Amino acid sequence: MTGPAGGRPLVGIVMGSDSDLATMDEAGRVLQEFGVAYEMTIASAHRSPARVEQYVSEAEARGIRVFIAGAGAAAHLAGVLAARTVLPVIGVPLAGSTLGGLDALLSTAQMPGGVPVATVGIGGARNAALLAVQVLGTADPALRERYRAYKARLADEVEEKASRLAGRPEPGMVPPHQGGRAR
Ligand code: RP5
Repeated sequence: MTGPAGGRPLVGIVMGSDSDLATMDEAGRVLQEFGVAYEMTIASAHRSPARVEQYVSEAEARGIRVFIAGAGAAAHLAGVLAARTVLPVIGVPLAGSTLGGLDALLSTAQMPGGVPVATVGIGGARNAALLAVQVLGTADPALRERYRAYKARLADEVEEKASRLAGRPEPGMVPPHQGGRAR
């Protein structure tokens, strides 16, 4: 378990296996960019249900305010966390199985009424972290402003891309000759 951004972890990132780590690390990187402290652990709804139970039962008292749960295949981790906590749970369906993550997407998103899991796209660890930042930002004006600045940067990047495209010669067109005859 780690809390690289310093301070008391506010986000608990849980994943079903170490084979999920490469994808879920992206969530940690985003939280770090926003200066949000997090912890990360492995617990499997199917292989180690007691560990999941213990983790979720202690997390709120430690200061965790939102969970991000990533799992693949018949992914029940986010749902099991949601069943055991009043904190918001963001589910990340992961593509590890022969079904490419569609199984995990449906298992994570199709929760019964009364027990929501906010599900991002397959492999969407980055969006999960951004959503966690937004959730925490509702009670943290400084974090909300950092998120606002992030959105502005996104828009700036699109402007830059559009400018580059506008300045590009059209495909197949020869650049116009400067001053008369071709050399
Ligand atoms: C899920 O099964 C895990 O979240 C992982 O995505 C998938 C495969 O796990 P490993 O067999 O690689 O440990 O529970």
